[in-house]
Amino acid sequence: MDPKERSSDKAAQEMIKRMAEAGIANAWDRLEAQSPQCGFGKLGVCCRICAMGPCRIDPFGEGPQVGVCGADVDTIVARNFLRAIAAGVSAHSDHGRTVAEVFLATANGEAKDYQIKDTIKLHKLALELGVEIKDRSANEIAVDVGKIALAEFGKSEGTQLMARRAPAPRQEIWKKLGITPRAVDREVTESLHRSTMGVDQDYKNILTHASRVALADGWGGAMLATELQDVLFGTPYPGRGEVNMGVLKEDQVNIIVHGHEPILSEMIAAASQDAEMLAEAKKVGAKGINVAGTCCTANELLMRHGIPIAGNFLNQELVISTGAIELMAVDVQCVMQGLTTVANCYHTKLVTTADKAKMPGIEHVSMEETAALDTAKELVKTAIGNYKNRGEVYIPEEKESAVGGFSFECINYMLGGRFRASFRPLNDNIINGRIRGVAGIVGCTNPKVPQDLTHTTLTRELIKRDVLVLTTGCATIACGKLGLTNPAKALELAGPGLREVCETVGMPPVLTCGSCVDNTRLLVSCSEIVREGGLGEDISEVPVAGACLESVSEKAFAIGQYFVASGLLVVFAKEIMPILGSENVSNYLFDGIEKDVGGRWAVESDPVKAADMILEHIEAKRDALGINVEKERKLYDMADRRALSIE
Ligand code: SF4
Ligand code: MSK
Repeated sequence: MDPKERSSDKAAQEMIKRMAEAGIANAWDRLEAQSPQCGFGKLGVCCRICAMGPCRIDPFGEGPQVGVCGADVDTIVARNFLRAIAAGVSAHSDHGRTVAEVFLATANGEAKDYQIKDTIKLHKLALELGVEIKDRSANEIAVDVGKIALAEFGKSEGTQLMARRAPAPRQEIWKKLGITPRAVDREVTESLHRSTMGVDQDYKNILTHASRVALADGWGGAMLATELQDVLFGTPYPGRGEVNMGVLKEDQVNIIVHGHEPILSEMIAAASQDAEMLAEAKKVGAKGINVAGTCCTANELLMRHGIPIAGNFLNQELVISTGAIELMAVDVQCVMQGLTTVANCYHTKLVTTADKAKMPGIEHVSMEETAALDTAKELVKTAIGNYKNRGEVYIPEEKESAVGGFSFECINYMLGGRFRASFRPLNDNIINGRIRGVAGIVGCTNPKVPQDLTHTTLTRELIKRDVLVLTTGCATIACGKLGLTNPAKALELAGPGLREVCETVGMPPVLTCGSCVDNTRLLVSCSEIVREGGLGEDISEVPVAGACLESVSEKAFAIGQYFVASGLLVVFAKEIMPILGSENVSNYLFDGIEKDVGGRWAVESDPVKAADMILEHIEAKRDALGINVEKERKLYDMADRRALSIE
């Protein structure tokens, strides 16, 4: 296949071609080998939950319409969807739990290489969680915060504390439906229980729990991950970085950190700057040590340290094929097993670091928080020692300047200034129509569509039409590679209203908000828009939507469902939505659910049409708010002025 049909990223195209010439397979080749993929699986109509199966429903109505146990297509599709969401929730939330454990160990003085970096955010979080801050040290406060946070994952009573951040009417909706999320573990366990053979057989009841478990992530585990990471590693503020494979350096030791948890990457970044390490690198003839990231770990590092990003999900194998990577350290999530084969074709040393994620035949170095920096130094030394083993190196030239670091706090500050940090200017400009609304563009890159193309096309279409775009995950990296997170370039593409506002407040039209867990920054921002006033009482009234047209991971379904259950429209690509085998489930998620939670799913694979869909939704919300009405210009005479009441 022509590399251009596989990726819209020029650097990726070059490396795909070179890998093909070298006879080394990557994800696109493996997809081709798998094609045609199972039609039953795509529709979500196969079930292998019990040993009477596997069963499958004939989508043409000619074969069996129920499984051996009698489960119909609605039950099977809904159960599969719930299980995918629960798996996604468990991934993000387990990430959150790991961060909470390291956070607590840091506060207790057991993890000496980490420090509480953002005490202002710590104090805010402490007050929110009811922790006393007066006359107490940061570590004392953090111990209490850490204990409360850790309990959120497994407490036996009560609901998620972070869910109190949602506007009151939203919390009422959840309460009425009985979906206010409890402990993460409980919601995940109940998801698995309900979807086992012979339990929940009412597709709507199953999907209602899908909302509850997803909310436990969005307003629980993932939100805590973001909050605690900010306190521990620093709340991100805008800084410049570079994106794409051109960030690799031919004359330096290159280390790639790949995965999700900044626990590892923060330490490798620190170790690479250590004078002793740099001296070691010089001894082997390298000019320095270059750390770059792939996937969400990359976003975390760019956001906090301006460390370059080598690529997103589909770039992970391609970066190794440059021959320039001495070491790739991986932790959890989105690490393809195919990396082993690719790394074996080059000198690259692949190392796993999370005890819960090992790879056969690959060296494992356990990342203990009590000896984090020493472990990171060992890894850096391994990379330095491997420099001499390099063979042929080919690094594509492509790289783009990017600005990352738009945390909620930063957006608040940029809009309102230091002494009156506020979303008011954003609300005002949505109300006056300069900005039509806000869209979150999130998620992965899937070899089923040309890499990056849907994210970047959708982003361009939306900013052109005066929609402010917030991005996370691999979508952010896709935008970064095309220069869309470079304010100077992106402003050129923005519509006149959005451009005027962005230039006034000094903010780009595409805001890079971080990794996948940082989608919770979007929820917090939506709540703040409501709190600021003038755009309705609930998130479902605000002209906001989310989209992920290249999703890969089950985590994307979890994010989608918590956006929907928070009141938003979420657009996914049709081919990637495994619910279409059931008309009832599809009708409910695309339509009926809106009456219950105020948000809904939609499918559209064409990014331009997806932009149309999002704009239509935004304009409908604006109409409902009454802010699309042209205000009559009125000249006040003295009598009018006297009649004005000032309260
Ligand atoms: Fe088949 Fe029912 Fe068992 Fe699923 S739960 S595998 S539909 S018998
Ligand atoms: S890394 S979940 S491929 S966005 Fe978060 Fe990228 Fe998707 Fe993994």
